[in-house]
This record gives sequence, C-alpha cells and structure tokens, in this order.
Amino acid sequence: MRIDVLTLFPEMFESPLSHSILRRAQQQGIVDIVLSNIREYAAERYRKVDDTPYGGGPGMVMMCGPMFDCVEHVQAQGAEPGRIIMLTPQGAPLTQEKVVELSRSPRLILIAGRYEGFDERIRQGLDAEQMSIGDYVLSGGELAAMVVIDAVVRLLDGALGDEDSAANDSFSDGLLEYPHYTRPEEFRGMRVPEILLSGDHGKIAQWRHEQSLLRTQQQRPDLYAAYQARQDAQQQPKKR
Ligand code: 6GU
Repeated sequence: MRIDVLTLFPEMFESPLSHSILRRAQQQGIVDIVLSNIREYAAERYRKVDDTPYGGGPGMVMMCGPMFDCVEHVQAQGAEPGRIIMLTPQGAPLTQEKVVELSRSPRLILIAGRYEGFDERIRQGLDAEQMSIGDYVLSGGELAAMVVIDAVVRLLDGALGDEDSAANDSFSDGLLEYPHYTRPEEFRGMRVPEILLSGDHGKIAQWRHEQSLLRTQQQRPDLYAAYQARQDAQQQPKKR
C-alpha cells in the first residue's frame, strides 16, 4: 500500500512512523508512506497557504491553490490514483469497519489541515472524503492522520508479528476484548482468575466470551445493543 500524507508539519510524523509496527511495516515494504509539505506548493513570494475567510469571522482558511497543486503532484507519482481523505472534525467518524475498508485500498492520500478549516472547494473539487476521529476538536489534522495510518497499517498482511492478533482485537466482532493477565499469579493481593490457571481451554474460551459481553454491556451499551441486534437477526432470519 502507498499512503501519501499532505501536511504543513511533516516533522510531526517522524517519530510515530519510526517506531514499532509502523517502522517495521515500512522497512519490510508492506507500506510506503510519503510525506509532502503543502507549503512547498505555495506561490513563491509569501509561501502563503491560508487566508482570511470571506464573510468575515475568526481564524484562517486553507487556500485551494497550494492544496490542488500538491494533490495533483502526488497523484501523478503513484502507479494508481489514491483515495483522497481530508481529516476534519466535520467528517464521518472513523470506525474499525471503515479502517478495514481503507486497508483494502492500494493507495490513500491523507490531507491534514490546520487553522479554522479548508476552503470548501478543496473537498468539492478533489471529490474528497472527510473523516473525523471522534467528537472533540484537535488543533490540526496531523494526529488524526497518524491515527488512521496506525489503525490501517497494522491490518496489512505481515504487519503484525502474530498473524491472528488482529482477529482478536476489540471491535473485530463488535465486542470489547476480555481482560488479560500475566505473571505473577498474585499482585498486591489481586489474584488472576482461577479459570485462567486451569488449563481447560474450552472453559477459558467461554469465560473470555462472557467477559467480553459483560464489559461491552457495562462500558459500551451502544455497541452491546448493536451486537444483540445482529445476533437476533441471525437467529430469526427476516420473513419474506
Ligand atoms: Cl480529523 N481534525 C481535527 N482538527 N480535530 C478532530 C479530528 C480531525 N477528528 C476529531 N477531532
């Protein structure tokens, strides 16, 4: 997969991309992550990438010119055109389902904005998707782009050491993960549940599933309701 990132702060990406899974995936050629600085596409004189909003109001707006030039330049580099995604709190919230879908694309182009937002014609003219990582406001799209990259890349074939780690993730079946324990058996009076020491793999699997259900019900009633609705639909197929 190729991932292009268009940003005013390419240096922000250096550390997250040079550790652990993201680093290894790049070294192994599983993903090629290309950073482009939008400012390099600004008109020579002032290197200006933002301007005041028409109609007045606070803050600055990302300009069309540098953004279109930057996108067109990187699009021409790859073997195939990328799926263009703008990171903005106005976007559809990212879910694991969306992450899985993105991981099947050969190429993504992530646009991280700053200031009050993007000139609307950027989205319109580039026919870009908009994505948010949650209902809170960040100072820019960079951290959100890194979240997307991390979540997507770990799903690519060969990116995780243990091939079935991703299958066990929270959300992969719509439930939160069961609790984990490792040595020692007792820590400050807190014991590892006996069943995990029993060696009975059938009972352990059952316990873990129950714990997943319980946790989801307690921490995420919204996910639990959706899970139950799916189970019900499977048990009684719709009458024709
Ligand atoms: Cl994608 N950008 C910004 N600036 N804030 C956000 C976000 C994105 N997602 C959640 N909050």
